[in-house]
Amino acid sequence: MAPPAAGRRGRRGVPRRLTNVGLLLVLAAVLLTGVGSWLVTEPVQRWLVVGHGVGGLLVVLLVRWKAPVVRSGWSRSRRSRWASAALAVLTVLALLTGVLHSTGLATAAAGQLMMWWHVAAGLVLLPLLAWHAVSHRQRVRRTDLDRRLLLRGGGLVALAGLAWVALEGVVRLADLPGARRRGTGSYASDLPRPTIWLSDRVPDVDPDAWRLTVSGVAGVQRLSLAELRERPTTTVRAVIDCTSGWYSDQEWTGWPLRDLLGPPAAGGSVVVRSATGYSRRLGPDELDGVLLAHAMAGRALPTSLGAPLRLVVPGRRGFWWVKWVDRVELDDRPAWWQPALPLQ
Ligand SMILES: Nc1nc2c(c(=O)[nH]1)N[C@H]1C(S)=C(S)[C@@H](COP(=O)(O)O)O[C@H]1N2
Ligand SMILES: [Mo]
Repeated sequence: MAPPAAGRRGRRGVPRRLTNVGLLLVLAAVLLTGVGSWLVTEPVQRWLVVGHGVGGLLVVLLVRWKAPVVRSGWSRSRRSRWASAALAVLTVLALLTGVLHSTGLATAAAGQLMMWWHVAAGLVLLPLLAWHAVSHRQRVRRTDLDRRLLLRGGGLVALAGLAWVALEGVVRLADLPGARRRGTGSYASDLPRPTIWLSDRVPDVDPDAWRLTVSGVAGVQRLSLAELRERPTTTVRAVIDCTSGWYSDQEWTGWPLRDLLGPPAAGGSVVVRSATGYSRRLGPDELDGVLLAHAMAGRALPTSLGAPLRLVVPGRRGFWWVKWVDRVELDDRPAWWQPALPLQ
């Protein structure tokens, strides 16, 4: 039997399946711009952060269309409705923590930064969203996408853009803390906050027994910290900017990775490994200003911040700044031969 030509229509005659698909697309774009902003450098980073904010406000605007869909879905009492409700609650939490963080009205809660909660809500939401989209599959018809609807969609995007400008304007006029964020959205911190990416652990560090294995152009060397200290150091000023919403502008002193290893082959990479197994890979053209640092602001690093040696990667987000480094090596495989984000 052919489906009815019109389908179920909701608010202002917009087919409900279009509301659902539209919201799904916007949420996908919001997740992609959010995580995507961690992976790129300026100036793209800044624009993804702006797009992420506009997308979040677009979700808020779409609530008016989604609400009737939710209401009728709820009363049809699917067994899965509690999972859908959890998805709704997480979406509201993600929006709320996003607004609280970006305005600065509240930048921490229950011992974690607001951005940490924002990311946590977003990541838990992801599998629920995927499940919800699959279990409530929608078929968009070609006749759905008429000119009027496309215009209305464009209008909503423009409205979300205006709302973003208005919100930023209020933050600035009222001089809320949110006005003093970096392009990444992070807030200044006098000192870096000791941060674990996912499940890594601070290792036992014995500076006397520590050896840095250098596998470079000149072969394999195992250097003690004393031997390393005989080499000339460089100091760079660089901002460490964690995806949990803080940054710290510091002077870092140590040894340029390029000097230690020699240049990687074109198409190859440098692998920087922590004693914990946490590692990152950098390409030949990504080594400018990259140091293995032993000191920050003229003082030896504390263990929590990566002593005895930590990577400094100017321009890259915090997860690149490998702590407790005990091995650096040239490798034939390219820099993209790694998970886009660390897994530990
Ligand atoms: N070995 C290791 N290095 C790591 C991490 C980690 O969990 N393990 N966390 C990273 C993250 S997410 C950040 S933001 C910075 C934090 O550096 P800090 O603890 O010195 O502030 O270290 C990075 N280096
Ligand atoms: Mo981080």
